[in-house]
Amino acid sequence: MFKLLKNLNYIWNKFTKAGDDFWDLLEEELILGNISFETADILIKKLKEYSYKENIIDASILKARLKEYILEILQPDENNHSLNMGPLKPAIFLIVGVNGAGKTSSIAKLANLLAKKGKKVIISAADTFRAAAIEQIQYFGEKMGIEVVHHQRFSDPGAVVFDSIDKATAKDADIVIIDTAGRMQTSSNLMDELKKIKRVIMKKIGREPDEILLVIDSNVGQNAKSQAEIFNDSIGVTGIILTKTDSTSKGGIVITIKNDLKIPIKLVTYGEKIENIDYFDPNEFVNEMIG
Ligand SMILES: Nc1nc2c(ncn2[C@@H]2O[C@H](COP(=O)(O)OP(=O)(O)O)[C@@H](O)[C@H]2O)c(=O)[nH]1
Ligand SMILES: [Mg+2]
Repeated sequence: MFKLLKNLNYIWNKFTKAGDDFWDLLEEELILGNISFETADILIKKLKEYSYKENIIDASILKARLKEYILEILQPDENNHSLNMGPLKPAIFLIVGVNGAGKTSSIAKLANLLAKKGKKVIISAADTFRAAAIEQIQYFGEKMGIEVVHHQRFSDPGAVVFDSIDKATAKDADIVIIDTAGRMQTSSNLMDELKKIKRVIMKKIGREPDEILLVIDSNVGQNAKSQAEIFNDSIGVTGIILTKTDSTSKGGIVITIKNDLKIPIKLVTYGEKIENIDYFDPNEFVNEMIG
């Protein structure tokens, strides 16, 4: 996983002691790794303060500290990294994100992961907008032996969700995973549609969806933060699925999103195969990034 994440290993090879060059390069590399300028600044200030206070310039000790600081940010708050499957059946996972982020393929992967663990999953094909979106998810469903509830193209996504929850209740399913239309995060009418879907869910089950997972392509860089902000402001986001970490991604943005928006990263995908998904492991992430 995180194969090509920006790796800062060479800094620790280059410097054994901290000095101006070390600090400059470290901050630059954090930002190049897609941690936001502000978050990188906070990390560097904290590390410098520690260095001056404790009179420590040994780069390997500072490296260990930096990893601790990042881990502190990435640790789950009250909101756990694992998925919330509450006591009430069915759990409802609403999957949102911009076009091409990897929603539909992540749903297939997640459904497969959960089904393998013995959960009964139903997929709700509520992306009724994109050409072939229903067929795409049906294809996955057939391959995995997972039921996909769908209507015709351009039908009301809220109605698909309504039927999916009915079906899940009738069949005593554990989880309903809802696919939604990709949308530009700036498009307010499409945001309204998501709000409507959320209202349908709340009316139907008498509580918030158990997870509202925002799918973020790890290659989009700093733009991911504004995506997360807009989705979070509109419908509330409980977790991130970070996709395409097998490509040339620099997933540092997840540190920024967790630090600034307090949204935990829950799942990571790392390839196009159905099994290329895993729960996010902060330790693994930090080891890959910092070295
Ligand atoms: N290499 C790689 N490709 C991915 C990954 N996740 C999704 N994709 C690809 O990204 C493209 C868009 O995915 P899709 O699920 O249709 O995105 P959606 O528009 O958000 O539903 C597809 O070609 C996927 O195969 C991943 O983890 N790694
Ligand atoms: Mg899709």
